[in-house]
Amino acid sequence: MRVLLLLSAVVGLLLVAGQAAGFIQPGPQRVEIRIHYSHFTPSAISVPHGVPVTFVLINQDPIDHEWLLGDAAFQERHRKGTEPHHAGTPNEVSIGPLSTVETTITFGSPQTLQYICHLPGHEEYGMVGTLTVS
Ligand SMILES: [Cu+2]
Repeated sequence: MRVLLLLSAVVGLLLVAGQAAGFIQPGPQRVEIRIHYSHFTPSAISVPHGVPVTFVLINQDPIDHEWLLGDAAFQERHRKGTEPHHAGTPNEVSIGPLSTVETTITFGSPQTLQYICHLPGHEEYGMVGTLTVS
C-alpha cells in the first residue's frame, strides 16, 4: 500500500514536470463560455495550438447572441456585415435564447484572436473576449 502511494506520487510529479518542460502534449481541450447579461465569462481564455478545442457556448439570456472568433480583419468584416444567422462555420456561431451550442476548432499556430457578438449594440455594451492560442 505504501509503495503504491509512493509510486502514484512519483508518477504525479513526473506528469507535472513533463508538462512544465513541454514534452507532454496536452490532449483535447474543453472550454465553457457563459453568456449572461450580454457579457462573455470568461472574457480572456488561453488554449494550446495543435489539439482540438471544444468551446461550449452557454447562452443564459432570453435573447439571441453570437460568438464570432477571428482576427482584426475578420472582426471588421463582421462589424459591417448583415448576416442574421451563423451556422456551418466552426468560428461563427449563433446561440439562440437560453440555449447551448458546442463548436470544435483546432488552431494551427500560436495567435491572438477575439470573440465578439456583432448583433447591434452588443460589442459596444462589452460583448468582447480575447483568445490566446499558445
Ligand atoms: Cu450578443
